[in-house]
Parts: sequence; C-alpha cells; structure tokens
Amino acid sequence: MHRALITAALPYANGNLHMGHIGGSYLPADIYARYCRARGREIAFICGSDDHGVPALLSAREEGSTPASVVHRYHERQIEDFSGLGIEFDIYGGTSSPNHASVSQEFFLKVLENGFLEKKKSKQLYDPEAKMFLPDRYIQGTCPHCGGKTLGDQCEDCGKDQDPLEIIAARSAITGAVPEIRETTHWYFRQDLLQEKLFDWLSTREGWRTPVKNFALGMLRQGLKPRAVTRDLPWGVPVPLPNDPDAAGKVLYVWFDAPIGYVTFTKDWLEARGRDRERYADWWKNPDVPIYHFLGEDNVVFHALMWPAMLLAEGTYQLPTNVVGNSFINIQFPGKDETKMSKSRGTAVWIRDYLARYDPDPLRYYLTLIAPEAQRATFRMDDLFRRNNDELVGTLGNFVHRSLTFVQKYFDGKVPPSTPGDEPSELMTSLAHLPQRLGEALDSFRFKSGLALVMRMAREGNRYFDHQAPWRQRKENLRQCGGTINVCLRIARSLAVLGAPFLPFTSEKTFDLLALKTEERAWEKASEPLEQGRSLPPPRPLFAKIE
Ligand code: B3M
Ligand code: ZN
Repeated sequence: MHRALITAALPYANGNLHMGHIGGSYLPADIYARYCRARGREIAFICGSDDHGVPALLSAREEGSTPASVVHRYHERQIEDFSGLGIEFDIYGGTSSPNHASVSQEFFLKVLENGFLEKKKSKQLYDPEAKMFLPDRYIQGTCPHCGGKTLGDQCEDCGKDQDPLEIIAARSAITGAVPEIRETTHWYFRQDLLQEKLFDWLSTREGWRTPVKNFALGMLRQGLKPRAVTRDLPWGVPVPLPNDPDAAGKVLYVWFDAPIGYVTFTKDWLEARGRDRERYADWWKNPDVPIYHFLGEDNVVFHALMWPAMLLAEGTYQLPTNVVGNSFINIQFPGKDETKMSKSRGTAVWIRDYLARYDPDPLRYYLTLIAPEAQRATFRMDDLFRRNNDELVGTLGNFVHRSLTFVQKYFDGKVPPSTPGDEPSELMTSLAHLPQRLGEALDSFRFKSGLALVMRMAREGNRYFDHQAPWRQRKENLRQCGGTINVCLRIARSLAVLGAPFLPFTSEKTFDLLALKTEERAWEKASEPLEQGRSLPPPRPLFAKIE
C-alpha cells in the first residue's frame, strides 16, 4: 500500500480562521487527503496550531492574560472551524506542548552539532517599558529612505528594507516608549552554506507549481544569508543550552520551531494510535514516502528554502516531495474595489460567521472553483451564493433529485433494471474513464480541474435525462424509462464517490439516498451499476438555495 505524509501550514493560535486561510491551505490539503484515503493509501494528515511568536504575546498583554490562555482559546476555535468544514486532520497538535519543546530542542542541537549554527553579537532595539527586545515589526518611526511613516523592517511607503537601528525617531509600537539600543547574542542559522545543495535540489524538482518553484529559485539566486533563529522573548521553546549564559532567557525563532511541529505531531499521532513514537522515521526518513506540504503564498519561502535547509543541516531527514503553495485570495464586497483579506481592515470573512448561517459544502465548492492555484483569486460572497444556486442546486442537486424522484414515484422506490442494449455508449465510456482522469488531476494537485470534471459529469447526466425524457418514456415504454433511470442512478453514484473529496457532506447524503453500503462507496466501484431491485429511501434535496 502506497503511503504519503501530508501537512497543512500551522495557523497562528492568536486569531480566527478566515476564507483566505481555508482556500489557500487547508481545503486543498483536505481534498488531497480524502482522495488518498479513497484510493486506499495509508496517509498521515498532520496539522496543529502555531502557538509561538510575538502576536500571541501581544494579544495576551492587551487582554491582561497569558499567551498560553490566548493560544488555548484559539486552538479550540480552530478545531471547531475545521471540523465544521469537514477538514479532517489525523492529528491537530499545538507547538506549545512539552513534546514539541523536546523535539525541536533536539533538532536544534543536532543542527548545532553539525556546524550550521553560529553564535553572534548584534545591537537591537529594546523597549524599557515592555522590558523586551523589539521584534522588527514592532518599531515605528520615520523611514530613513523616503521620510514616510514606517513600521518594522520594511517601509510600507517606499518598500525598502531598513535597518531598525536607522529608523528616525523610533518608538515601540507596543508601549510607545523610546527604545534603547542594547547588545544581545543570537544563534544564526548558516543556510548560506547549503546554498548550492539547495539549488541542485530545487532546480531538479518535477511537478512543482511554476510560481512556487520560480519564486524559490529567485530567492536562492539572490543568495541566502545567515539568519538569526533565536529571540529574546518570554514565550517560545527555550534555547536548550543550560550551560551557556548567553542562552538565558532566549527562545527559538517561531519559524524555526514551527515546521518541526509537523514532526512532533507525527510522533504524537503514532503514539495516539498505540504505536512507537520513534516510528516517525518510517514517514520522515523513508525515501519511499512522499512528503507534501500545503500552504499559502507567504509561507512558500519557508517551506521551499528554510525548512529544506534545516532538514539538510539536521542531516537525517528526507526533503519535501512537493510544496503545494497557493496564491492569496482577495475579497470584493458589492460596489467596492477588490482588497486583501485583512483582520485589521475588517475585510476578512470568518469561518465561524459563515458556518453559523450556511452549510459547509457550498463554501468548499466555491473555494475550489476559485482556487488560487496559479494566480490570485477573488472571493465574492454574492458569487458564492449564485454558484451555489446555479450549479449545486441547479445542476448537481437537481440531477440527483430528479432521478431519485422517478424511482420513488414510478418504480415503487426500487432501483429499476438496466436495459443493456440501450445504454448510451459515449456517456458510459466517459463515466468509466472519470475515476482515472480525476485521479490524474488530483495527483498533480489540479483541484480546480478535478472539480470541473465532476461537474461536467453532472451536466452530462442532466443532458441525458432531458434527451431521454423519462416523463414521456414512462407513458410509452416503462421498461425503457427504467433503463434511463438506472443509468442516471449509476451516474449519481459516481458523482457521490468521486465528488466526496470536494463535497464530503453532500456525498454522505447521496450515499444514504442510494442506500450504498460502505464497501459500495469505494473509488474502484464508482462507475458500477446499482443492484437492481434495491429499495431506496424517499429523496430529499441535496442543497438549499441561498437568497
Ligand atoms: N504560522 C504562518 C501563517 O499562518 C505560520 C505557518 C507555520 S507552518 C510551519 O501564515
Ligand atoms: Zn520609506
């Protein structure tokens, strides 16, 4: 049996999930995971919350609580949102767990031992009121290049990189205090030493999305610099060097520990299934097991360069097989210009708000239709409603419902016999080929085209139904009418089986309406006819119109 390790980027545990997160990482990963399970592959689908980093620290400061309690609250909400959408990880961990601290510390020490970490002194801005070094994003002042107002290590006005120490009239964005310059020591990851190895690896990858590969190669051509992977912060995984006074009060940089979370959670998952934690090597260090990372555009550089560099520096891991990166999803409100989905600008549409009113599958459908696989996409709520009404209600739902209604009304609720000689040969051929064609699309991460194949079959089903006119056949030749409906039920079965990775809730309903037993829901049986004479329950619509 074929195995695969699938990860989805770990969301920060300091905020709710919105449409952009889901469409960019979690939904495509879930579709792929469901597809693999349907094909009988043994997979580990790994995710969890990214608990560290400055944002959780600041949220805690604002609300007068602790980072741990902020993180706990959002972690629980994330679990609710994911499960409401049918996104089913095999494990949902969190990087603030004790297990994760030890796994990432061990990793750090191995990289140190292998000569890829170097201690260096540098000057940084310190906020005397907050009593902490200021992370780059939390310094405001005047840009030394353009004189504009600026925040952080890159000017928002002129876009230039700036040395935080050169910002004019700098202030702490946390307390407003005038920062002091203090000296501090950090460990720098010498990814520059791996530049060539990374280039050879990356330039020979096949099947990667062009924007992902080109972006990563472009960054490599600019040259990798040593990068500080420790921070002076009270929240994070402690630097595991108890005998080094320079390590006191320091934690690992969030982007160093976060990807190691994938490894920690794999171990936790094995343990939860009663296996030996150390069998994680079967997944992470086995050249026969592909590793797929799903993530959004802003995470590409970390997964395509820094993480592979870390894995090479550690020395015993396999590198990712594919980094399935998506672009951003912008949003457009009626009568307004398209804009970024952003929490601060109030332009994000939250998953919990959506799920409080609507079903999950229309959202899964719409986010796959607009999937930003090759370029940025635009999310429009009115467009989601329209496509739900026209395509899910009008095409897919209508086809299944009208077929089942015939069974109920004219065949006593039982599957009518097929009429072999009369079967539409072209339609039957495309039905038979559909599983393979869909498999090819999904195995190359073309989710949008995969969904289009399923929907095309639904349209063909409707066309066949209209062409056969069973309402007329019924009066002229009931046996022939039965044959038509038999074909339609077979198409409905195939739509339910093959549509399940995209629309799992709808497929569950359809399976029940077709009275399919578990083993009859198998991918390999997608195109098979239904057993004649089987009783079906009374039909109910698969989708509801949204006004
Ligand atoms: N937490 C970034 C993000 O949500 C980050 C992903 C970590 S994946 C190892 O954009
Ligand atoms: Zn500027």
